[in-house]
Amino acid sequence: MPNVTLYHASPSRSSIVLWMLEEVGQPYDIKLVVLSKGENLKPDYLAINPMGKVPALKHGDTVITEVAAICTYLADEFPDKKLNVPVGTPRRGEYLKWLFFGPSVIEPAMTDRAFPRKEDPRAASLGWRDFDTVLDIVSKAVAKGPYLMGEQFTAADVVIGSGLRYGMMFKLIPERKEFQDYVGRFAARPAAQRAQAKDEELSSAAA
Ligand SMILES: N[C@@H](CCC(=O)N[C@@H](CS)C(=O)NCC(=O)O)C(=O)O
Repeated sequence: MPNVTLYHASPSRSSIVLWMLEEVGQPYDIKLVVLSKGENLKPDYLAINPMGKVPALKHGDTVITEVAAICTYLADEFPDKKLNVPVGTPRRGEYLKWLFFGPSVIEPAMTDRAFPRKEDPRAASLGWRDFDTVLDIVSKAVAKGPYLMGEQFTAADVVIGSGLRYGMMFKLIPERKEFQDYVGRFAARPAAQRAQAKDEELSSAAA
């Protein structure tokens, strides 16, 4: 029995980890958490993630939550597929920067744009810049290609690529050509295709 379990709602942010697990290629189990039935807020699941959010990943006795943390963990824990930039490599700094940039800069800037506040907070008090500035930074980073770290596809692409893909799908992020080209490259990856097929099967079974 695999000692990796993904707590997953299909489709949701946990689909990003589903893709990452397919890239890693280790056996894993899926435990479905049905958000519409409030299963994420039941004591059993809150014992795993007190935030009541998916994804959560269990590896042996270790529980990890937060998409970017899980992807970073998996890439380091299963290095065979070279989805990380290992400790001791100078470019690990840049790699980690992108892993953190997704949830701590792109997501909040996108939320600011989607749900404007009545009063703009002082820019210097926020940990991110305005939406357009953030998107310009990401545009520049992905325009070079093929991946954020150049020729090497990494966990950072799973996190940032998924964020851009979902953002464009839900019209929260403009369909800039460089974003479409970058995200388009992932569609050809067998792991991404397997994850998508699994997700479609899971969500139609749950419907
Ligand atoms: N910061 C978390 C966010 C996870 C998250 O927001 N998950 C959503 C699904 S996309 C969720 O569990 N929503 C259920 C709820 O809030 O009740 C991460 O990156 O893992």
